[in-house]
Amino acid sequence: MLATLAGGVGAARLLTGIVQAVDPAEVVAVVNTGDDLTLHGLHVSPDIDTVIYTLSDLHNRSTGWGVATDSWAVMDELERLGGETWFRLGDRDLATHLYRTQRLGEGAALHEVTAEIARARGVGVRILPMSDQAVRTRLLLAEGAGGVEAGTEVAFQHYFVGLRHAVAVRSVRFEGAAAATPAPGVLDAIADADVVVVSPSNPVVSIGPILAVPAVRKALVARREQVVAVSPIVAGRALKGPADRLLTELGHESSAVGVARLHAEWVGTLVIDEQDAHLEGAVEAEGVRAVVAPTIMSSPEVAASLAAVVLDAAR
Ligand code: FO1
Repeated sequence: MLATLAGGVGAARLLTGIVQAVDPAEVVAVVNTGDDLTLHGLHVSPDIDTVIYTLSDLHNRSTGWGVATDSWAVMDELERLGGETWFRLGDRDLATHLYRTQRLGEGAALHEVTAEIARARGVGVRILPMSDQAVRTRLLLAEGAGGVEAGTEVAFQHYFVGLRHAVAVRSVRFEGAAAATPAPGVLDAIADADVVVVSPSNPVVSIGPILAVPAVRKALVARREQVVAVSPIVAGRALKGPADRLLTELGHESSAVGVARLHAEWVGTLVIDEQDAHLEGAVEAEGVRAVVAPTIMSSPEVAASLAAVVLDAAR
């Protein structure tokens, strides 16, 4: 059985590669819920939805999130009403949030609703939220932006979408993490997995929240030799999103070496891109085994070959 720690788009891409090599019924994805938000009274879980839409091939290939060929009639009408349309929710995507909110309102736990949605979408991989309790990523801004003062704390989606993450961050915290418990199945998946794959998601705001759930970090440290991460930083840059800037702003090095240093306590092997082959020795100097391979998943074929490299690295 293979467990994976997943954020949004990068994780979804690697998962499509993994399920070409591993029976989906043998794969458990522990997904970040720190990005979740309540909007229009609806509970939205962006990373869970991105993973499920991608695995069911429903996703919008150009953005990576939302449903392909979605329509925007509700957003357009909401615009006319002067409602909130900064966070784009397509008509078909809205059905997911309506269903999730209805079921949570009936007392179902997030992991149950997630399993129902995954099943309804024909996804074979077991999709687990990192926790059923609310953990919310919040960022303290180091500078003013978009009408928000320096020193203000904003919710993740306000930072990521509202401010287009075009603002320096002073610190990040995961509200609710201390009181959160891993969702049922998370610790077993980590303990029983032949390999734990850390997807090339943002180490700070996608993998960070998962590690912040008590007992998860400890469970991963215990499996360090079976934990294989794919570096989200290639040649010092993030392929998508603010990972490089966040690492630097928070005092880390935005490089494969910086990622190795950040994760050395619980990651035994780091897969780094061929562009970073010259950093192999420096990664190993951090006590983390380095494996060099193409990590830029520009096609399903590359994702499948990367998945094969990750599986090999674990053996
Ligand atoms: N990202 C954007 O940049 N703009 C959006 O309007 C937006 C809407 C959205 C709706 C549903 C969903 O599942 C994801 C959405 N995202 C949007 C992506 C979202 O911000 C994710 O949290 C990021 O991809 C980071 O994981």
